[in-house]
Amino acid sequence: HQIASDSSANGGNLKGISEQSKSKAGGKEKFLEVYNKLKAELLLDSEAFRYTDESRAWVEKMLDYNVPGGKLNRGMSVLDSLRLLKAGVEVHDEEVFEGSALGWCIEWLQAYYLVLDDIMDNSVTRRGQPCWFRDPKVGLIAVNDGIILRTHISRILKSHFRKKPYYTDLLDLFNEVDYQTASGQMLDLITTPPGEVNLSKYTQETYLRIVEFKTAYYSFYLPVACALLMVGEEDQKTFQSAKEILVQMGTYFQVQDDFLDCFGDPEVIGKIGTDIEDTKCSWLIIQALQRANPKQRQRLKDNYGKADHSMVLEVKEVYNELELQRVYLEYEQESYSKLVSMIEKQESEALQAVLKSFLAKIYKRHK
Ligand code: GPP
Ligand code: MG
Ligand code: MG
Ligand code: MG
Repeated sequence: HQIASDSSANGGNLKGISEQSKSKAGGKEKFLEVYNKLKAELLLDSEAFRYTDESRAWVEKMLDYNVPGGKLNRGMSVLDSLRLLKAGVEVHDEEVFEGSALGWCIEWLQAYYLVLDDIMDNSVTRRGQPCWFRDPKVGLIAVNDGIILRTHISRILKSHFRKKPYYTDLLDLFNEVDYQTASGQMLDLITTPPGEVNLSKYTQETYLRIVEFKTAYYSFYLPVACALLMVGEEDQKTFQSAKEILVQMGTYFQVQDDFLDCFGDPEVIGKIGTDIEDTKCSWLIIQALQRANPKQRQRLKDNYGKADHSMVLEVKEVYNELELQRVYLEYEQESYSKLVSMIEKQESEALQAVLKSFLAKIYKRHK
């Protein structure tokens, strides 16, 4: 699967790319060139801030550590979507740059979320390296680095999109999605406060609300909405119907993330799962509670949300008894079929192609 084309362990730089197919590597290489350009512009930008050598070096290191090292699916999908929406009409060099720059804004947004999320989730590794805040020289400076990353997005949008007719819509889109994501993160965090295990809170309804907001809008709707703005789409119905499907797809994606947190290979996913220790309202615990007998329910209650390796293993043991890996494969098949039929009901064939390409990138992913 496409997702396997990225090795999070290689830090997102160019090593490792030679093993991949030429055309794909070419796309990623070009995309990374735009990263270097945007980074250079930010570091030279003296209009609103006067860098010292030390602060410039800090920001450069922080960016290289946190922005380009992921799968880059979200970022590269803006340009991919733009090409599909223009269906055959040539995409000029300028548009290639702009689609890539908007893609990088989404990667910057993702970096900002991950830097902060790893502090909140007390995580250990991310993208095959220690979480940024784990560096003793960084610590809680990472909170401000997260804020810096967010402010960079506004700088990039201002310097490259200010003259576009869709500039205000673009700013509004990023602001709206950021608001939704932070609100989803809040739901994720307040549903399970530290030290409290209240199993009655883990319902399907609560789960769906959390993942819609914390993941789906920024990961799925945002890249497509960026591409729609670039092609000058003005019909709100188009944005709305794309959103409905992309929220469903984002939900499926977060179920995969929850599954991989427990059953994925840390070497492959680049991060060590913490959902059981963190008492998260994860898809797995919801499935487990729906299927557990009273004894298994008690074992979940006694062991969920404890930072103790043997207790985490006990929870996983119950998951295995309940055959959650099989339940997950069934869920995956069912979601896939539902999404395909939703996509095929779309009027625009170009939009269908965009949505199908997103689905193909995540179906049966292992990372
Ligand atoms: C993913 O949750 C959600 C986010 C990364 C959004 C964070 C939003 C903020 C406003 C900080 P997760 O904790 O399951 O992700 P992962 O498994 O990658 O840590
Ligand atoms: Mg989290
Ligand atoms: Mg997390
Ligand atoms: Mg997770």
